[in-house]
Amino acid sequence: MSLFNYYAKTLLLCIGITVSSVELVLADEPVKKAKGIKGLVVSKATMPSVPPVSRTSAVYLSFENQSENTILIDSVSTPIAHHSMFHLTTEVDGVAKMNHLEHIQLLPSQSIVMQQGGMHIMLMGLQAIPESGIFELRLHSGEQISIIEVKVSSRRK
Ligand SMILES: [Cu+2]
Repeated sequence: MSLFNYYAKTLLLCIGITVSSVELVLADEPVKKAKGIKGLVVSKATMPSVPPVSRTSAVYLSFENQSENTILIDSVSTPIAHHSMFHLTTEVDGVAKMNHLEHIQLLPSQSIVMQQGGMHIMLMGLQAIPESGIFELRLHSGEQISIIEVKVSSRRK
């Protein structure tokens, strides 16, 4: 690859990132009118505290579908991180590996408990965590958005 090509590609990449972050901000605006995802009950939303230098962190919570319809949670976001996604940790030959999950599906009456070594929400590009130790997490299911408060818990010693 020529040097020019390299710079051109880097520039395109940067423009792409800028545009997508603008879209993210706009998409997050109507959240105040959100009614929440119908039938979805979320509890025990916690984030184990991480050192201030850490740019990534995991969030764990429990889901319960109390409706008679399948719920598809298609994305997750928070004002304190650039990107958030669903991850599933699996162990292959003794090595832990994180797999990206496109969405989370809950059948009627199904519950999912996220925990260390299993399913979690990965926050990337983590910014300063509010001093209150509580931040907002938004779960999206099409037009429906549930806003959840996540509590930062101190690490077990
Ligand atoms: Cu992860």
